[in-house]
Amino acid sequence: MSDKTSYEVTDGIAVITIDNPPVNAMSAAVRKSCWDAIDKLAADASAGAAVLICAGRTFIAGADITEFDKPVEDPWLPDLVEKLEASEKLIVAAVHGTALGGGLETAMGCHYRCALPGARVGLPEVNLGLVPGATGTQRLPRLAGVRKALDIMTSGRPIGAEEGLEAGIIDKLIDGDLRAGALAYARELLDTHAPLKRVSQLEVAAGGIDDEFFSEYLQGLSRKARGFFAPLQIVKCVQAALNESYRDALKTERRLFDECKASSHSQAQRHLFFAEREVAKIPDVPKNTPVREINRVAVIGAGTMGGGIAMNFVNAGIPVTVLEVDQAGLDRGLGVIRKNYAVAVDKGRMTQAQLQQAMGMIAPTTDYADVASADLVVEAVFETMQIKKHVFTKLDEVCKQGAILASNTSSLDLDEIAAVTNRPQDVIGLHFFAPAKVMKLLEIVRGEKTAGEVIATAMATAKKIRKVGVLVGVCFGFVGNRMFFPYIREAQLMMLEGIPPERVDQVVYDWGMAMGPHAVMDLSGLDVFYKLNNEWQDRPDDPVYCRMINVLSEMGRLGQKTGAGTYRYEGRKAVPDAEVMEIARREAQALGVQQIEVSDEGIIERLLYSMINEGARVLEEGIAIRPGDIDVIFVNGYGMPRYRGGPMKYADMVGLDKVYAAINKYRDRYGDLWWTPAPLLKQLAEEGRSFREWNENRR
Ligand code: T1G
Repeated sequence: MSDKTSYEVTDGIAVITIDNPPVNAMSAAVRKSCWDAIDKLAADASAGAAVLICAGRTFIAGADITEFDKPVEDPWLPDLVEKLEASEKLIVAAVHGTALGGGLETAMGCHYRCALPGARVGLPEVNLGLVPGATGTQRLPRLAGVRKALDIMTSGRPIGAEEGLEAGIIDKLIDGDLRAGALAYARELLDTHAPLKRVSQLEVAAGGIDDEFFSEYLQGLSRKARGFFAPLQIVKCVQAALNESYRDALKTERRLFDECKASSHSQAQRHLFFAEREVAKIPDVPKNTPVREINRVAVIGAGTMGGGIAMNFVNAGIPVTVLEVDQAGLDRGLGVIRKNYAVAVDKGRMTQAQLQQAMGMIAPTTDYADVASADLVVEAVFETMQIKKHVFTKLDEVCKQGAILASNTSSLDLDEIAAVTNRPQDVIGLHFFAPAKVMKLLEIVRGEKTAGEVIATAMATAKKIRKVGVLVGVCFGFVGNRMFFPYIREAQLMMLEGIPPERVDQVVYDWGMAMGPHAVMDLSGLDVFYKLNNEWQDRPDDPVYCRMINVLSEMGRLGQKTGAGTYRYEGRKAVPDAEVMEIARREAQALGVQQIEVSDEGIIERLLYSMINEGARVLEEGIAIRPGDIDVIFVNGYGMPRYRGGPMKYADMVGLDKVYAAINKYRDRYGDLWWTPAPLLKQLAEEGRSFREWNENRR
């Protein structure tokens, strides 16, 4: 055997062990050595059956994703799965950790599957823009039924072993040592002359499954997975399982797998899979950098953000002290937190006892002395420099040495905040995104003097509270907001040019964004953008810039919270308001803004390419470490669809030469002020390179 797969016989049962750290991905070497092991089993008279098990922390976590863009080497994984099933000797898969994708498909090629109770199984290929491509779309419905198989494959979410047992995917749960338990199970199956259960020969239970079922299922997907290509192909594979022979259906699976793999969606989603792992790698903060223990957190400010931030830590099992300036503010804040938990109880996501337990982990106070022992303090007060400086001066006075002092500022200069303390090395930015208890993104802002240990601790804490932490540098708006400003700017200008906000929002929504720019502004509050625009110290002087934000804000039309902003609101329903476009026309006339027509493509170019251009500057200035980090920010914090890959991946897929040409087109029309191409973009476009190639060549 090779070093990837070992073979030994214990009491007449072969143990085939795969050992391919870190997650036993089914690389070509593993497939080859596994293939040889099955041949050895067939020829080994001393073995009457086999157990297929993995070393390390998990069963096979899938095909090796790093091989997808290379020529496929024999044996193909589907062929290996078929070979397992064709074995004349009984084979039991023994699952621990996660059997995912090709891992579960391999296990379903075996005749029986056993697992530790804590194990999880799933087919998450859809997260990579793929359908399961190693017979999973045909075997899973045969084991678990059509609906369960569709839910598992279209959601990509793994299920626990107990649920797998109930669904018929797992045959037996093993208590104690997996290897010993699996051997005993194989022995029992042999001794009782259990049949070779070949999953491909099972019937697909079709009860209640008809065309209406599939059309309803597709309707559900159009809501849950709007715009995604792969989920729809999974449904076609499962329909093939019902309507075609196993062999023909496998051909359908192979065809649709290849279509998905070649799609821009899969390229984008595979890019994000690695980008979301890459973000944890900080060039000047080594992996073994010591991390400080965070056992107690304090949150300063019990407003919407402060309350949501506190809930993140409570939900991760970390007790929180919440400080407000007065009892009324404190009571209000705690009331909102309790109400949010009560909603979760109403929805069955937590019990009343868990609500009480969560609230018991929150210590309210108006006294700064009560935050002295916190390991981490997160300031979430009003977004004005004066108030933040006051808070950090107090924290510097009371907090213990070694406490990490974090600001939730969304754009202000962290270095200026740190400068009021005697411990700038312990100051960092933790920019949560509203609603803080839901949005996965956490921009971690490193100041000029922030210590490596503090950065490492912040990154580890992000993972602990189940956030996607991305390290960014200090500038106005950091990365996300700084790149969102040009996107908003262009949406605002188009309104003055006579393009109705509902049209811009619809075009962007159809492109895949969760909401259009005008709907986002109304949700966040036009006054938030009004204040940001005024906080932006070195903003170029341009009377046209976001003019309608100023006009509507000064009219008190702040968005959803005042019942009217860019849209009028009937409840939560946004209704286009002719009065707003009348105001826009009047403002445009006064400012000399020409009324023009813009194509749908032009709307996307102006919004996305202005963002991408700013992204190139963010990379040049080192405010973001990698293009992929920017992509991770936008798919986790700004509602950009994963099948677009994020702004920088999208630019690479469009082609930087095309992006650059378009930017020059807008520069010709609107001048240098906002449309000067970023030097990096210009350079890469002229060299015919992508942001990805630039990033790889920098290593
Ligand atoms: N292939 C290659 N590398 C992988 C990998 C995979 N399938 N899964 C993880 N890695 C790397 C990852 O990049 C990281 O590398 C390290 O392992 C640790 O991962 C034919 C086509 C298993 C739940 O989608 O969900 O099978 O950064 O940090 O948090 O139908 O990894 O250390 O250099 O995520 O403990 C389907 C993907 C593939 C599962 C473990 N399978 N992996 O999480 O560790 S497609 C998946 C995961 C397929 C077949 C189809 C998670 C994990 P590095 P990690 P973790």
